Amino acid sequence: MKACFMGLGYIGLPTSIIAAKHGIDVIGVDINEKVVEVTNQGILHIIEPGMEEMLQEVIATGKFKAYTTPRESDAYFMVVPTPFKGDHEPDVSYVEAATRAVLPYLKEGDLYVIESTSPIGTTEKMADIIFTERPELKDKIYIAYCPERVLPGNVIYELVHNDRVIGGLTPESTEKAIEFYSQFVQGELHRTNCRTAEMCKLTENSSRDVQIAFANELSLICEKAGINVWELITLANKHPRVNILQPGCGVGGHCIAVDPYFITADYPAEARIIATAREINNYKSMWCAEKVRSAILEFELKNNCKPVVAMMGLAFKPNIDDLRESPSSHIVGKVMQICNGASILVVEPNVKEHNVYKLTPYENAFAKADIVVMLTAHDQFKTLPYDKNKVILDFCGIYKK
Ligand code: SAJ
Repeated sequence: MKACFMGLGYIGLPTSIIAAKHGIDVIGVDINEKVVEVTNQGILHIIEPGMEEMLQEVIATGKFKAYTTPRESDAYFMVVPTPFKGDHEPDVSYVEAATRAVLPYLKEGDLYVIESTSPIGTTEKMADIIFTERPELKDKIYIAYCPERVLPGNVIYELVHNDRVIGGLTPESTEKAIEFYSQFVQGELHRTNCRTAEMCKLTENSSRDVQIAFANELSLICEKAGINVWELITLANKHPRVNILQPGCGVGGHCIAVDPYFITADYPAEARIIATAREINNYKSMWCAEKVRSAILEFELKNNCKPVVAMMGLAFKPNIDDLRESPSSHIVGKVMQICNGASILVVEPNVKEHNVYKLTPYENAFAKADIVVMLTAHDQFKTLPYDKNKVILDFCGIYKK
């Protein structure tokens, strides 16, 4: 069987490599010529442990090849970004462009699947486009929505072992998609309709955003009340039915801080907790930057000199080198603007070089700093002692133990 994956990014590329590894003939398509070129050379343009070796293997077996345009296949997968336009309005134009690109190749019996995170109704909208342009295919092709759930950094395992939700336009479409995914997914494949599957993806990430917002809200309350929020959460979680997540300096990455807007944009009157959670998590980053500013001013008043400030972490979550949509990076940028002449040392042990900041090794920055700001809970930082002679702003629970 031949499968054509539209989009060779963080999800499309690993999925097409795994599919090829399981014996499917894969055509990987990306509009970026450079991506196609390096991918065909066996070079992974994304960050994912173990994936490059697998790419080289499927190129060598002839099961995978990348192109800039689609080729005729038996199944087509839309795995392209769904960014924002205007004020947090989801933009499905990439999904539409990818759909239009495969239109001429579709034939009776083919499977068409959207994997991109999409607002409710997108699968039906794309089906309308397909049947308007190719009316002879009405009821003759299978259309479904199947979101991914993988955690960056653990993609090889999760693509195979996670359960998946598959929602067809019709029950027959669901079955056809289940047939495809069961070739490489060992997790359970759950049947539903396409609107529920679309909402399921948005719900999963919104649920996490709301839970993190609860933890962040507690951290704001505890700061005022003089309570250690980390101890509080540990104790509350001893209750058999309570499981509070960890506060941090905001929520980043491409998914959790984005997907809830796909619900709030279409259901503004109803999605009140979801919208408030977004506000709280965004506010937490501004609050952290403001705390750093106050600490700098206090230090100056007390010591009559400018402090050295170590900003510990740029990545959006612990132990990765991904700086995209990172609240830590955002806070560092903000502190640079408002630091009032203090010397700022920027630390990110998982990255060799940064295009804007000169990076300082974490032990050096810690040793030199008067103020240490813990932004991302990297394992390396947990080896640093709690030094009472320094002002320590621990926003991510390095010293919670
Ligand atoms: N965070 C906290 N406190 C916590 C947990 C996370 O502040 O207790 C922060 C992190 O520091 C980070 C942000 O949340 O800034 C997001 O990190 P994450 O580890 O929660 O999630 P992502 O963005 O790496 O991946 C999520 C996952 N979704 C869920 O856990 C529901 C993943 O399974 C999805 O596949 C992925 O989004 C996606 O592609 O949608």
